[in-house]
Amino acid sequence: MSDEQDIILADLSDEELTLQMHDDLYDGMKEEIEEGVNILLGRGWMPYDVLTKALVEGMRIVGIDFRDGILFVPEVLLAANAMKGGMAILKPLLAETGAPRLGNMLIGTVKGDIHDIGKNLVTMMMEGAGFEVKDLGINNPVENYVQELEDGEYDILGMSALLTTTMPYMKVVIDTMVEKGMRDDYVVLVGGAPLNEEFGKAIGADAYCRDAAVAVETAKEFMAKKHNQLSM
Ligand code: B1M
Repeated sequence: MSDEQDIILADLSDEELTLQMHDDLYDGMKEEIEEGVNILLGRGWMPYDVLTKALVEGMRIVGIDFRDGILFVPEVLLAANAMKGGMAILKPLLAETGAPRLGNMLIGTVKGDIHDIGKNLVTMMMEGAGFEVKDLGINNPVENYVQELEDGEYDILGMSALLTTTMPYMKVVIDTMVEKGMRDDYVVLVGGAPLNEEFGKAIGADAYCRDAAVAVETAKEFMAKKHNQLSM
């Protein structure tokens, strides 16, 4: 039996447990992550704090070693799977705010890109804030966005990209919306680790959102502006 298996998570202090969860996420230990999330919630932690301090921070560390060639795709997939286990516990809690309906959002990861954890997080937080969100999933060509925008009733289009090679595709989607004369009907928000504000402006998005909390605040601001304009 390894030392790792001897650790009783419930006996650790909050700080020790958070650090242990970073290790467990790194090692792709889904059950331990789920247990850790439940312990922190049981100790009165806010779901958003569990999400950011235990899970997102753990994934940030995974990202560094992935970049440096210490971790490889199979290990990172296990870490992602463990992260998703923790997120599944937090999802209903983040969505249970009883907030009034604020608007409708369509979101998806762009063509060529299969990263979905950040997008899923944005979806969870937007739903928790009172937005109805339709998630198109990963690897979306422009046709998927346009078709769904035309078929449904949306206020906001959200796009996610995690690769420097896929982020330019966001411009393809926005340019197509312009060509079809539908760009001004929607607020376009973009996000993902390699993006920044300058890029968001350059491709013609309404805003770049650094993280899920910023996405919620930005969406709320745009919806408030829209309602003010309608009531003028
Ligand atoms: Co990938 N990967 N990956 N990966 N991966 C990165 C992105 C990378 C930075 C790792 C690294 O080198 N450090 C690097 C990209 C380098 C670059 O482009 N410059 C990289 C690479 C290279 C690759 C592959 C090419 C590796 C390979 O095959 N050799 C490959 C590409 C596959 C593809 O997409 N075609 C690949 C594959 C994978 C896995 C499948 C193993 C796995 C994804 C599993 C999954 O998503 N289901 C994976 C993972 C997990 C990562 C890292 C480690 C973590 C990403 C993550 O989930 N972060 C990542 C390193 C990193 O980002 N530090 C990396 C946690 C998440 C909460 O953060 O996604 O940034 P994030 O989302 C945030 C914000 O960005 C923002 O809010 C979120 C929540 O706060 N946000 C939005 C995101 N989307 C938004 C949309 C919005 C608003 C805000 O709309 C309004």
